[in-house]
Amino acid sequence: MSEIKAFIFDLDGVITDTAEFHYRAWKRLADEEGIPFTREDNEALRGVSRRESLARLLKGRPITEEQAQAWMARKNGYYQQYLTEITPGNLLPGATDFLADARTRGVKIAVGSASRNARTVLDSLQITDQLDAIGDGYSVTRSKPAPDLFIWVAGRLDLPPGRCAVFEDAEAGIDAALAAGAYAVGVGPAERVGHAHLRLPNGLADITVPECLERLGNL
Ligand code: B16
Ligand code: MG
Repeated sequence: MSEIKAFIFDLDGVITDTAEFHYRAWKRLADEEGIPFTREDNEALRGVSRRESLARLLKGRPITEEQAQAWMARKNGYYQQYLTEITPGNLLPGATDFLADARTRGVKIAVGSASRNARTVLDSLQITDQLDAIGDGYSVTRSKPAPDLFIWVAGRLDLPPGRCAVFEDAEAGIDAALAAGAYAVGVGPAERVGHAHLRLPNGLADITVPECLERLGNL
């Protein structure tokens, strides 16, 4: 029997690709404010909180707290407009089968996302009902790379983090999973998630549930 009793999935970059919508929303704000912002710059925003994303976009440009709040609200408004386009067709390749197979095998499944919009996205993807727990941008105060969110989700599942495998596409997310004492499965290139226990260059389509449990169990 595997030690691993649950899979905790990050949302953006693992189950669906909302990064493109985040990019378009930040880009719109940056253009309006005359701040240079490229797709490459957007990579640094992957997996980090809205507040930290703004700081990285500003690259040290000073703004007042009032402006920061107004800009984050404006960006979020744009982002939420894009989110209305999301359907189950936006699930990343392999996600549907992997989640269903995990449940069939008695592995609990949960989401641990930094996003305050995670529940809306999960509803639009029509997978909310399948999940045993959902941690989002409201669940904890300290965001990734702090371990808090994954510890919180493991608690909701009634499991120690060491019995959970976290699937993450962001460097900060893998840091958080390792700090929580969970197994870490990285989605994407080695430069970003090479410090995970196991890496899936193309995401959940790369592996089956039994293969994943076996590889993590043999570490
Ligand atoms: P929101 P994840 C993260 O989602 C995104 O990757 C990141 O770009 C975003 O800034 C963060 O959520 C907060 O999102 O502004 O909607 O609260 O990868 O943790 O699922
Ligand atoms: Mg992510």
